[in-house]
Amino acid sequence: MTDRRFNPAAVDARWQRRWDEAQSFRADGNSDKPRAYVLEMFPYPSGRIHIGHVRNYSMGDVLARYKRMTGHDVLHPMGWDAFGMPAENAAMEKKVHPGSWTRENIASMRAQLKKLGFALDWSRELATCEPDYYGHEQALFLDLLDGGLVYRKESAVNWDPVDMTVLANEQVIDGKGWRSGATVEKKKLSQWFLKITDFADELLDGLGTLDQWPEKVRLMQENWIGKSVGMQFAFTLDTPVGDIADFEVFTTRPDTLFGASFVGIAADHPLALKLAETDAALAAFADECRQTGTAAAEVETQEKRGYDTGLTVAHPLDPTWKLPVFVANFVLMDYGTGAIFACPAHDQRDLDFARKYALPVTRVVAPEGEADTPIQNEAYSGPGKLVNSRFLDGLEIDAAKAAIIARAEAEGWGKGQTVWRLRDWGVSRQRYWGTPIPIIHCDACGPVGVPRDQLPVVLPEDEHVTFDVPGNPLDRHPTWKHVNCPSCNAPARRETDTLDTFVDSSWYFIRFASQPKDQPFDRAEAEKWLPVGQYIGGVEHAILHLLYARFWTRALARIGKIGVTEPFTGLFTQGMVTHETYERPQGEGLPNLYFSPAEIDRTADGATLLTDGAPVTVGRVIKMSKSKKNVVDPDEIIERYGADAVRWFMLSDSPPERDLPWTDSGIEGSWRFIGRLWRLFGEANNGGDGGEDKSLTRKLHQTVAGVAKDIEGLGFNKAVAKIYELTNAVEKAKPSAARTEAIRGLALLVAPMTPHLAEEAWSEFGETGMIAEAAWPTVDEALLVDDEVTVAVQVQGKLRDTIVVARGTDKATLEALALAAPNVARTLEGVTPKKVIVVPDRLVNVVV
Ligand code: ANZ
Ligand code: ZN
Repeated sequence: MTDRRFNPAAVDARWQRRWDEAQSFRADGNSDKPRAYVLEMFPYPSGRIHIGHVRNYSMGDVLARYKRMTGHDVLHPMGWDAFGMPAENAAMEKKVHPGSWTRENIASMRAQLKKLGFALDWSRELATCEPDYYGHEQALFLDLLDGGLVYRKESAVNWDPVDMTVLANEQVIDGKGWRSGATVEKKKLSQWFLKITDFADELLDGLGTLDQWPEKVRLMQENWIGKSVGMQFAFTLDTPVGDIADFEVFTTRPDTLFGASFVGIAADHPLALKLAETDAALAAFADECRQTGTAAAEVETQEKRGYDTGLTVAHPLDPTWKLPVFVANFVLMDYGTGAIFACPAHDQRDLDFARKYALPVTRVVAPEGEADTPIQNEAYSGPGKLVNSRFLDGLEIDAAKAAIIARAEAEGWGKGQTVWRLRDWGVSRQRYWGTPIPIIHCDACGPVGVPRDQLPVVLPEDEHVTFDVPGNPLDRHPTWKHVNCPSCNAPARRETDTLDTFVDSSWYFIRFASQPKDQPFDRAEAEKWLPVGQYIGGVEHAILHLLYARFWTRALARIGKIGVTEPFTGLFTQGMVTHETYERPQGEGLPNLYFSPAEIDRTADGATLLTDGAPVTVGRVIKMSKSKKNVVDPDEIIERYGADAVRWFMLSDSPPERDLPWTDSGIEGSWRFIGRLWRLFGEANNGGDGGEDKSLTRKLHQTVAGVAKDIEGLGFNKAVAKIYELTNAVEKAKPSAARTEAIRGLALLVAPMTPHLAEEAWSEFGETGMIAEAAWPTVDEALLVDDEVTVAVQVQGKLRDTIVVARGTDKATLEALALAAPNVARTLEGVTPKKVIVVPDRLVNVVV
C-alpha cells in the first residue's frame, strides 16, 4: 500500500473556498423541495469560539448537510447575539469601545467558524448590535405597545450606592456590589414590562404540543410558569389597623383549613407596612427581611423567622377560633396575595416556623390507620383522608378541597382561584450596550413612541460615550438624549434604558427566515420556513430564552404579524465538553493553582508540569472553563488535525445529550480514522475481478439506512459506530465491484460529518460535482433484511439442533434438512416421526 496521507491544511481551505464560490449552502425558499430549518443557538461574541460551540454546531451541521443530501431546501444560518454586559466590562477594563470590541470578536469568531467548514448560509448573517437588526426590533416593540402588550410600572432594581449604578442580578454577590463591595439597595424605577402573563395559559398548554422537546425542558418551563390551583379568601382582623379591616390569603390546600395554626404576612404587605409606621421593632425586622434575598431557593433554605404583630384574626369557619398574625420572612409579597394561613402539620416551612415559635400543630390529613400518629419534625404532604376537620372528616383531599371552596363561595367569604408563578417580563436595562427603547419622554405628553419613520433610534457610538465614570453613558451623553417631543414638539428626552438582550434573541430566528430592508420580516416569507424544525443548544437556555422566544412569537401572532405560535418544533439540548483539571496547592488558605493541558505532560500514571518537571494533581473531569484552565483551544486542534478530525470526535464518543470528555487519545483516534478512510478512498478504483460480494453490499445498504435513521434522531454517536463497522468490513473485503461501491458509499455517509475529506475523495473518484450537492445513497429495502435465518429444530418440544437456511425456504425442504440435522438424527435413532410441524423461518418440531 502506498503511503497516502491526508493533508487537511490544503484540503480544508480548498473546499471551504469552493463551497463559498458556489454558494453551496444558500437557502433558496422558492424551490419546490421540502424545506428544512436547522438552527443552533447563536453565540455571544465573547472573542473566541470554544469547544462547546464546536460540538453544538457540528451536530447542527450534520443534520443540515444530511437534509440537503436528502433533497431538502435547507436554511442553516448563523449570527451574533451581540449586545450585553461583557462588552461594557471590556470597555471599562481595556478602554476599548464596546462596539469595536464586539465587532472585532465577531470577525475573529467568524473566521474560526469558517475554518470548521460549517454548511452555513452566510448571506443571512446578522448581528443584534447593528441598527439594521435592532431598528426592526424597535418597530416590533412599538407594535406590541400599540397592541397593548407593553406597559410601564415602578419596579425595584439593585442599586449600588457607591458606584451610583444599577446592577444586574449577577453583579450582586452576597448582597454586595461586585465592584464596590457596597451593600446593594433596592431602588424603585419606572420600567417597561411585556405582558407575558397574558400568555401564561397558552404557554403552558403549548408545551403539550412540543413532543419533540426533551421532557426535562418542558417540565422546567412548566414549573417556571407555575400554575397553582387553589382558593383565595379573606381573614377579618379582630381589631382593624387604620383602614385595614381584613386581608386576603391564597392557598393551594384549602382542605387543611382546620389545621390552621397562625397567619403569615410578607414584610412588604400593606398591613405590615402600616404597623411598621408605629412599631420600630417591626420596621427593623422588615428591613432585615428585605436585606436577605427573596429568590425562591434562598427562601427555602433560610432560617424561618417571624415577628408576632399581636393581632389576631378569626377562623373563617369558626368565629370563636383566633389565629395569631405574624410577619414571616418566608412569605413573599409578589406571590399570591402576600399572605397565608399556615398549616404546620402539612407544610414544612410552616412546621419549622411553628416549632420555633411554639405554635400548635394539628394533623388534618392521615393515611389509613395513622389518624393519631403525631407529626414530628417532618410535615406530611402525602395522600390520605381528612381527620380533625369537622364536616370534612373522612373525605379524600380533592373532595375536601372542593367542599371547602363550595362552602366559601356559597357563604361569600372566598372563591376558587388560580395563581401563576410567572411574572411579567421587565425589559428595561440601565445599560448602554443594548437596543435603545424607542420612546421619548415629554413633560406634557408623557412617554411617546418614536415615529416609525424615525427608526432606527441609533445607539450613539461616538467619543462622548465614556466608561470612566459609573452609570449609563447614555444618561450623560451631551446631545443624544435631547430631542423634541414627536407629539407637541416641546423639548423632551429620549428613554436612556435599553432592552434586555433576551429581547434580541426572541426573534432572530424569524429575521433569519426573512430579511427585508424596510420591515422586521415579510410574513409570507417567514412562514415558509417557520417553525424551526430542529433547534439545538445548551440546556442553560431551557427556561428564559426559550420561554421568551415562545412568548414573543405568540405575541406577534396575537397582533396579527405572523401565523406561527410555537417557534421551535424540535429542540435538542446537547451535553457539555469536559476535561480533567490540573492543579497544585499554593499553601494554606489559598486556592489551588490551575494549569492548562498545554502546560502538562500527562502520562498513564500522572501528570507533571512541563516547566519544572514536578508533579501536579490530576483533578476531576468537569466542564471546560477559563477559571479552571481545563480548556483546549479549537484553533490549535484544527491546526494540528484539521477540521474533520475535530468534528468527528465531537460526534463520536458520547451520546450527544451527555457530556463529552475531551481526551488527547480521543482526538488522535479520530485523526487515525480519517487516515484509514483516506487510504480506503484511494482504493475506490481497484474493482479487482469485479465479482460480487453480497454480504458487503447488504452491509452497505443496512449502514446507509441505519445512519440515516440515527442522524434523523440526532443519534450521532450511533451513526459513527455504524460507519466504523462498515469501514472494518470494507477493509477486510477482497476487491470486487461491491467493495468499490461500498467505498463510494462510505464517502457519502461521512460527507455530513467530515465534509472536507469526503469532497476530496469525491473529486478523486472522478466526480465533477461536489459531494455537498450529491444525493444521499438510496437504499434497496430488499437488502435490509438478512436473507439467512436460523431455524430451531425440536424433538417432542425440546430443542435439539439449529439449521441455517435461506429466508423463505419451503416447508418440505425445511423438514428434510431438520430431520438430517446431526443431533436430531441421533435423537430419533431411526424412529419414523408421527408428524413434523414446520413454521417457516422459525421452527421445526418433530413429534414421535
Ligand atoms: C395553606 C397550606 C397548607 C399551604 C398546606 C400549603 C400546604 P404553590 O404550590 O407553590 O403555589 N403561599 C401562598 N402564597 C405565598 C407567598 N406569597 N409566599 C410564601 N408562601 C405562600 O404554593 C402555594 C402554597 O404556598 C399556599 O398553600 C400557601 O401555603 C403558600 F398544608 O396554604 B398553603
Ligand atoms: Zn409632548
